[in-house]
Amino acid sequence: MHRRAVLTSAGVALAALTAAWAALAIPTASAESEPERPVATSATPQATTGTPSATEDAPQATAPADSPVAVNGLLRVCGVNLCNEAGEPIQLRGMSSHGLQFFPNCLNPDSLAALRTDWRADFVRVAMYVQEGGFETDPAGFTRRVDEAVEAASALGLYVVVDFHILTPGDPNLNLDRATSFFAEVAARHAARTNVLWEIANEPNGVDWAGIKSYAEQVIPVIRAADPDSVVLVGTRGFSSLGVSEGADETEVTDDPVDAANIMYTFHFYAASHRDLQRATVARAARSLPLFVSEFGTQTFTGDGPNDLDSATTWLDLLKSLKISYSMWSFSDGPESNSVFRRGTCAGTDFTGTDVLTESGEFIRTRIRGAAG
Ligand code: IDC
Repeated sequence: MHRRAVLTSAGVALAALTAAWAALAIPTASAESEPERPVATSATPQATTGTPSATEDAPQATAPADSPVAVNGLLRVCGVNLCNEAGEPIQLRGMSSHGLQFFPNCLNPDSLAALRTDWRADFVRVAMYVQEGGFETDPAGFTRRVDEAVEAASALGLYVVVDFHILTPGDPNLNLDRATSFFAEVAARHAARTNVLWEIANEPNGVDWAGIKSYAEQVIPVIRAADPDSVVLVGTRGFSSLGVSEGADETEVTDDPVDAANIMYTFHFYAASHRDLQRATVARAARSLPLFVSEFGTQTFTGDGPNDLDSATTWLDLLKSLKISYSMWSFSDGPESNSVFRRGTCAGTDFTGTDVLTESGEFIRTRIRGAAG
């Protein structure tokens, strides 16, 4: 009922969008140069499964052939993994935007097309800060920017993680009303899509697990009421460190998990700050918790300073072996070492190749493009 209503109202806008994006003539990578991915039994599972929800998911028809969304369809959590529509465990590799308010021009049709076809990434994370000049200053405006990014990613067949980027203050309950109104609106608007994942709290900090769990158990039902079948990502204590950054560990989650299905817990790391202790935690936790690395950096947790590419490589090898999805901070062109693009790149139209990239950018493009995990 609800999905039908959404489709009816969204259909016109979608047709216009599809036409606009078709005009961009985005090239698709050739079959032999595509990274290896578990392949769904049908190239267009959403069109052939015949379930009521699949046939109503008209927006999926816009996912270009061989794109990550066309190949993998609707995702769901299966045990500790993320599975595609065919039930095969997959690892999604992607990039996180920087704050939408800080780098408004870095998520655009050209940059996302490069992410999809030149980098061969699977998804983009849209980091919508709540404070620091973000959502709280202009809810309608930031919601629109998120919608535009979702539409742009969808037209390319990319998955998209919508990140409610709380950071300061660290207790997500202080933004509970904003979260419920934001997610009620965007989850309803995009309910018919099969390519959106909802991240409800970037990095809880200074708040205990009970507080985070309580927040999650109030926000997730709001999302489910509008969009029953999307994966939801839940931040963890201590800046999404599974508690480690605040002296705890994953047992507080395994002992008292969020009461909801089809969710994953996030783990964030910065390779020059977080090493063996955090890697051991992830390896251990991954045996019993579905994990998703929605943010990591190749430098210290400040997001700046020298990259530690050896540590980052060790991390990404671990994530590959565990099939844990990841997105790197950040798809931006600022002065910090986390920016993957050289300064000024986002003002232009060319985002392909390595000339436009910084050291961290070259590292992660090579890693994603080579399907190295
Ligand atoms: C950093 C940005 C920086 C900004 C700061 C505060 O790189 O430009 O001034 O946030 O808004 C996180 C956060 C992420 C941080 C990043 C690097 O999720 O917002 O971005 N980081 O410090 N957690 C650990 C590191």
